[in-house]
Amino acid sequence: MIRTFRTNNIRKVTELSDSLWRFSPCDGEFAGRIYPVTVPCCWESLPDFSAYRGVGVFQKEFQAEGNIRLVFKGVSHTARICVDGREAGTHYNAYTPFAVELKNLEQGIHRLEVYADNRFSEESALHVPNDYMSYGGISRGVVLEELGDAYIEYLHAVPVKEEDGWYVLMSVKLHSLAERDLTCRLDVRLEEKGTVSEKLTLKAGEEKVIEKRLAAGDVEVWDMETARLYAVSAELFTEDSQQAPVDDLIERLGFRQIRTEGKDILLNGRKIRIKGFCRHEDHPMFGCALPFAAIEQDLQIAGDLGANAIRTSHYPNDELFLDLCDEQGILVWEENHARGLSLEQMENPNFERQAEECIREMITAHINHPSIIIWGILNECASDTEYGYECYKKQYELIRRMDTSRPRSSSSCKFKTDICFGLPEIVSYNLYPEWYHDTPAAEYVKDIYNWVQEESEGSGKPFLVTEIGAGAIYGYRTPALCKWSEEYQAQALEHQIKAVLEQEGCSGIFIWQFCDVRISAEWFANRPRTLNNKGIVDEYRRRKLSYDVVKRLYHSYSDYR
Ligand code: ADA
Repeated sequence: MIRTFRTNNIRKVTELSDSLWRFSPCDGEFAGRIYPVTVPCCWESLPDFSAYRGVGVFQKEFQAEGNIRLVFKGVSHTARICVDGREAGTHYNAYTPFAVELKNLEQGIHRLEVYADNRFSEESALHVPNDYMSYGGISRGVVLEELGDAYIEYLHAVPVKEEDGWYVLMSVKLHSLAERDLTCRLDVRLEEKGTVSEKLTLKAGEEKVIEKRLAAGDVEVWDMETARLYAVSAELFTEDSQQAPVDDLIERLGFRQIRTEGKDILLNGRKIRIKGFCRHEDHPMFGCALPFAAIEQDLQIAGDLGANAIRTSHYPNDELFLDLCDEQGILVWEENHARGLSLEQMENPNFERQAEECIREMITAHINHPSIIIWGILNECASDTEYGYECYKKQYELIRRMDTSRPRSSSSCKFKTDICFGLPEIVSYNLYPEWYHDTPAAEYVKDIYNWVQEESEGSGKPFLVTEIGAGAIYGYRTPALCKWSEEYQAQALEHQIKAVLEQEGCSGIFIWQFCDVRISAEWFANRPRTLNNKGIVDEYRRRKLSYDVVKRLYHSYSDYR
């Protein structure tokens, strides 16, 4: 399953998940042995490969002819794609989609080989040994698209509210696969609200972006209570096909406005109170390749706890997750891929290119999701250094060039030394009072908040606590209230949640974290079980004592301030 709705009526789209693939490790004692697997698949889910860090190849035959595109929603973490033995494309980063185009294929059976590499090296500036797991495999779906002379690469539809009603700013990217110029017509329709059209010529092999604006008038808004979605569909005609389009693409949008005003974050003009969780895409049975049902189960648990938001720590998430959040009115902070990179790690010559490419791919793929209300970058990176400041500045500016409709932020752990708060719209901190240090939560949150207001360029901006929490080993119970016990975590969260949600000027909280997750083996030292154990539920989604504390408190605060 790729999306929760049909994205094409004209283009023939087939997810390559209907039968087994063949997996083979390229290194190690099992090199060359063939294992039948379903895709999506992280090889850590296979008995022999739960700790395999290397290269593996996934093979599958497919039937096609003419022009096609193979779309990969996620390959972890470095991909090399071969078709019929020839390299067709490469990609870095497990968390963003990419595609390879193939033209004039002979009719018949073709062999697809996907090489995935999850090793750490200087080549990889973002996937590094860390407090989460860089899995190996084809972690999200693979789609075969059969194309004609031209196709629609993306359809962006951004709602804007003006004096006289709602409008949709549309941006449609077209690709020519023809050897000749094409006379085309593009129609973009927003349900019964209307259609805009553009006649154009696509030169041989040309890529072109068409910008259109459509008046939508009165609409049902998207918000946490009424997650009303509208279908927007693009159809491309060429002179040879005036009657029937050669290609189409269907997307969804929600009419909602998210903006900041003083210290408030406003959703459709109302001050929101974020009550969220930081959530890794991680599961003991599936690695980071969570199936649809497992994703929805996580959202059900978050909803039961009274959460209204999820932070995609620390990378862009699966579109299935975002589709579900769109449909259920769940707010999302989505961020590019980075966690805790030091100045030295940010100086890796691949860092800026890889981090900025992740932003471009994230926004290109996810700009339409109304659930995404904040774009985040560079979690706990070197925002206390001049070089770090330049990187943050460039990445915030890149986001603004691609999308003016959402506020930006970054989760800092640089406390009173952060020098980047003048750049984003929202100031965000990861704080661990009563865990990494024993300062009482209320005292610490107030101290940091007051420093921001009095000493930093973040003064007067919305203030979020994007991580706060404590560890607990599932099943470790003791009245001694010592750290790692469930009792201690419950007590700490009681203090922490109240401290944050009672802090004046604070717009909300993301608890660290939703569930226990696997981490890199190198991080074993202060991580019992080589897991990050700060989940409210354990890795199997079994409740800890803190579950009822969070549930009671989250339900006692409204979604609006
Ligand atoms: C940081 C980091 C998280 C996690 C957390 C922790 O805030 O952003 O990914 O590592 O610390 O558990 O200490």
